[in-house]
Amino acid sequence: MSILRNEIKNNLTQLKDEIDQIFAGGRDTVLSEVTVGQVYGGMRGLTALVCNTSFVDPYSGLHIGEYTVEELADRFPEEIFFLLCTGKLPGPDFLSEFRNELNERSGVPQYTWDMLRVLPKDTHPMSMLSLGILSMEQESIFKKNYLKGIAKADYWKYTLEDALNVIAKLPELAAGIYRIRFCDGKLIARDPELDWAANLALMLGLPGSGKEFANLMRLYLVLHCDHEGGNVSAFTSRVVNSALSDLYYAISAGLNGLAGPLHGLANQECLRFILAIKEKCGDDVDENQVKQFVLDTLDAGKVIPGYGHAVLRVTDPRFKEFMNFGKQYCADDACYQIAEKLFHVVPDILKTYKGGKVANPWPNVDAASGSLLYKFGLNQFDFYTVLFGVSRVLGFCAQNILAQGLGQPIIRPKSVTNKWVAEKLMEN
Ligand code: FCX
Repeated sequence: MSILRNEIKNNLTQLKDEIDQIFAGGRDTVLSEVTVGQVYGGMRGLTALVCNTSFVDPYSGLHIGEYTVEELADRFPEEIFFLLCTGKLPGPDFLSEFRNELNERSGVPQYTWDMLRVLPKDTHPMSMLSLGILSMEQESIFKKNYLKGIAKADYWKYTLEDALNVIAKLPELAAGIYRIRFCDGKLIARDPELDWAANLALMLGLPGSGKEFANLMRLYLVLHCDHEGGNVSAFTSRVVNSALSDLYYAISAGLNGLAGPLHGLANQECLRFILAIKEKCGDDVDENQVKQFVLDTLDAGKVIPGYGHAVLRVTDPRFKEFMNFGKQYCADDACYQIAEKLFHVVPDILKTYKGGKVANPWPNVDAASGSLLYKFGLNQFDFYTVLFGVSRVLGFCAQNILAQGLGQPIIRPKSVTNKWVAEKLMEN
């Protein structure tokens, strides 16, 4: 862990220098103006946050450090966590050091399993994940030390401790939720020789899952890791942590945001959508039938899951990476083929739908992943957002570690009433 801690320290020094220079150059410079429409419109397009882990360009997609997500697709998620925290990829010694670190910190407490096992049988796996993390909150190293009294400059070190403890336990927790919720409830032991994603693949215990499924898990956990600071889950996690609620609270809160159908739950909705097309039209569905299904869905006032984005204005590069993986491993699978056909027809429909109101008619990350998971036998799609959550925790942790290291204050924007806005309009 010393490699990671030292490099975070270096990154914080560099980020602090950059901020000093920015402040020296003009602390009062206006970066963004806010319109009435933005205040009422979910603050879309309002530049009001800084996040140094990753950046989403509307046209080239996710960038982490100097890399596009396509350039990172072959990496291990552990390396991506390093990159998110430090701004650079690790050297050759990191992976084995990190694996040892996670091995030492692994082991979900028995009380968490006991709590998960007594929940109602139809509890959503995302609720189980969020509750599982929250149940371990009393283990927070940050909280214990904060109560003893620690310097603000050291907050990030204890936040990092909590992050590593959570990351070490996550694959076990997620796989255990799968086994309790959908299988016989018997847990599968982790293998200390395996990497983070391969361990998750192993502990899920899907019949016949081998190397290819482990590769899919690696890709999945890399592609979902972070998406800058303003998305619902990352922002929620950061807001909660900014009150110095420890990472367990912050991660659980972020996951609760990810569980919404307009955000992370869209990936389960995408597969449900694909299966509904398959059920109605059969495996050999043609593009006209897919088109009609999409139009009927829109006429019913529903959104097309997996399409559209608040920031992106092109096909999400993460979608392309999943489709490339699918082309290699499941090109003849019916669900994969429907995902492909949707890609051929949906953008043109959305371009003109509601008078062209849909800002981005292109697919996002969620449009393809479900069909791949399904192909490998993971057909309980209520579970898909848990995998998204496991990956996104890397981003929550990195964002909060850096924010603590930079001494960022509690987040507290100003809200106003209709009356206030109306009076402001009268003044102009
Ligand atoms: N299908 C139908 N209508 C859509 C649409 C879609 N896929 N995407 C956007 N629209 C509609 C909106 O509902 C809105 O209509 P309204 O004004 O009548 O309410 C209008 O188009 C303008 O919305 P827009 O500015 O394009 O999109 P937003 O930034 O408000 O919302 C999301 C972005 C992602 C929430 C939206 O595109 C959507 O609901 N997509 C489907 C769900 C989805 O795939 N979510 C996952 C997103 C992402 F990858 C993630 O966070 O995980």
